[in-house]
Amino acid sequence: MTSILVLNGPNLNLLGQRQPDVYGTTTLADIEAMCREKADALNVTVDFRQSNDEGALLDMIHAARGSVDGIVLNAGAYTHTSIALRDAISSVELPVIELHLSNIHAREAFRHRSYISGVALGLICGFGAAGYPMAIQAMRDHLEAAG
Ligand code: CA2
Repeated sequence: MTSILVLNGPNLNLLGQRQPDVYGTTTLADIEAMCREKADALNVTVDFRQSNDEGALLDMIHAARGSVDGIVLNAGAYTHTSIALRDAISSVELPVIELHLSNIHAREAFRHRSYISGVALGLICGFGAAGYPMAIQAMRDHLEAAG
């Protein structure tokens, strides 16, 4: 069965609990439930993780090689800072969809640069929590087309 890792970076555990004006009231647990519902509908499996630790995220990307078919990554603020995450994605030889709740290009200039985009299969941003099931659908479609 197709297996997708949904990986969430720093501060995303705070979703729904702080700054609802910016990030909404949906919690990360709500988003995980949305992902599981989508995965069930598509007959794929989802491993849903979050870490605030850049090293832990790197370890999870490394471990994904050979154990999952693709990665949906909301790297949070590490998107804009982490060459290490970019290198891990390049090395893992798996398709990675970069995902953001907000439209990073419509926000502060420092969020316009992504170290992830250049090594990602594609980018979904600006659709809030709905972007997660969109990304799972896009990954499943990509994997199916790739055979
Ligand atoms: O829009 C996204 O998904 C982001 O990856 C979210 C990151 C931000 O640094 C990126 O530029 C765009 C921030 C996630 C932090 O979420 C919070 C949620 C509640 C309270 C505070 C932060």
